[in-house]
Amino acid sequence: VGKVSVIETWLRKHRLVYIGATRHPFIHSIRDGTVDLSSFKLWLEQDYIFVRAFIPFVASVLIKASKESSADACDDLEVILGGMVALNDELNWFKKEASKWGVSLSNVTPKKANLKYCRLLERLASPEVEYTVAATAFWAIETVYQDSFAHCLEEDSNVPEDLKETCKRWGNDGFGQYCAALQTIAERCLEKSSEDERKKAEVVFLDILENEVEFWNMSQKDH
Ligand code: HMH
Repeated sequence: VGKVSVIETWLRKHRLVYIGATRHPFIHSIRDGTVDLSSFKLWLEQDYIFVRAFIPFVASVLIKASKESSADACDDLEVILGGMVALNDELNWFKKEASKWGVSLSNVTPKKANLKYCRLLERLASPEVEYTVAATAFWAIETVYQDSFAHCLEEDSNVPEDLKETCKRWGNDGFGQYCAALQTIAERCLEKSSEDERKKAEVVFLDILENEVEFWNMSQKDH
């Protein structure tokens, strides 16, 4: 019987919170085609702001990866750089998607839950935050979207045609493999970190799940 990974242990321990973040009513509504289009547009606007704030955070993870000296960390840089490249594509996708829905991305006011999440990203980008903690956060943020939108692409779903592209953006296999690579990085860091650092990473993991739930709530309810 193999040893259960740190992340696997967390996913079991915090299963309900994880499900709350990845099987949210907003995601269910996209999956079954009952989504309110004004909610979807609001999510699109707000997520564009989030992604812009996410980029400097990912850059901070890249910097931390570049300072890792251990031999087993030498591929991390490429995985993270690949993520940054994908984010460039993602910004363009948001612009294209926004114009398709008649949504303007200039002058969007971030809502409370978004501001709160962006402030968390800023704190996590600080040089004082350990690579293990930052890498865990990065994995968690990407994985919530991957898991949520992959759920929308399952056989029995009923996603409206014009929302399929959005689901595929994060639910496609390539993005799944990228998240698996991020998990490998985070897990390797966690395995060799101190008890204290591991605890910090777990707290951040939970903080992210809660922020994701609030982000979905905001998209559904705040208008
Ligand atoms: C709120 N979480 C949020 N937005 C995103 N685009 C992602 C995660 C994944 O990149």
